[in-house]
Amino acid sequence: MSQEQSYQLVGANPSPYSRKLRAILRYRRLPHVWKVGTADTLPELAQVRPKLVPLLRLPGEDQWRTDSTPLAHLLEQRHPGQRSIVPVDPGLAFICHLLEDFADEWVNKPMFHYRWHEDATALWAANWIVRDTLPKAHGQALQQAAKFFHDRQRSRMAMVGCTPANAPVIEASYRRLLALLESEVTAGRYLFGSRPSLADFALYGQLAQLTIDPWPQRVCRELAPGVEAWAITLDDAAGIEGEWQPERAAALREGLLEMVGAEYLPFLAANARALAEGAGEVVVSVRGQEYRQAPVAYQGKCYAEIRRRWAGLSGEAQASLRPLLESTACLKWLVNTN
Ligand SMILES: N[C@@H](CCC(=O)N[C@@H](CS)C(=O)NCC(=O)O)C(=O)O
Repeated sequence: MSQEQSYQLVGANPSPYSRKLRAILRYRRLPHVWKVGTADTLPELAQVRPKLVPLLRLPGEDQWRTDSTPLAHLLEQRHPGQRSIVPVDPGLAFICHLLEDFADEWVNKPMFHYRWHEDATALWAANWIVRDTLPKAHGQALQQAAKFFHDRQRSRMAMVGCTPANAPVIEASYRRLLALLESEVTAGRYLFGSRPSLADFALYGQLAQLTIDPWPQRVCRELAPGVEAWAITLDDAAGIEGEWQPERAAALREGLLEMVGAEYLPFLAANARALAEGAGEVVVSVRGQEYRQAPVAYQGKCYAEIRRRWAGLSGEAQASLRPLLESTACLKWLVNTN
């Protein structure tokens, strides 16, 4: 049994979900040790599967756990009321979950596209990743590892929908997100008030990469310089003392929900249909443009979870959300059967 008194977090700086979870631990003031490495440098990881980061070990436990979303909820259960990141109101908590999922699963597409599509940025990112995660490698070994990682990630682009044919949809989505955030978050707002939520941290995770990788950083600095500053602030938000003030950021949430209704939920529904039918490809129209990729089982679960959360809300909570979800074209994806 581990004797450690603090959380042990294994992650990587170029990993959006690692940055998300570290920022949550920092904001919540939960003592933790951040470790970067692989089984070569951290032998305790040798048997850990799946090989994903972030990995979190609870104080006094031996087991490593994965997946930032359930881990964030586990921290909520273990430390109730201590700088919680889920709004208290059940309707707002639902919106928070929906926007978190959108950030994790849809904003990840611009993150992956802008990191790996263009040669110069792909080379830069591969070097950053191996320098970060292989602290003992140098010289030729480092170069070889960077090339291996670069080639592997680029070969995976189609799997996650980051194809040249989908680029216009993905790039338009990033630009729209930046414009929206620039007009709202630069006024010092988070999605539910002056304190950050789980959805803010999920957006932060992706933006922490998009504002560092050279190509998307250029786009961000040109279109939305305030967003870069916002992301830097959330990296360590331990000093932020804020309130849930949902009315303050209503326009921002509405804008993001419009993106969810026009882009993400149609994709999730088409993905679920393709999975159910055993189809080889998801084909969906996103704002009138065709988007195609292979079905993803994990995102099938994401959609089921969103619908389960919606169905679990009281009639009163559903009624209070209905006008907003209807005007942003989200509602039909939550209530219809596929
Ligand atoms: N849903 C997971 C996603 C974790 C994930 O995809 N992690 C990536 C890095 S950002 C990874 O470890 N990939 C393994 C690899 O590329 O070998 C979470 O929220 O933690």
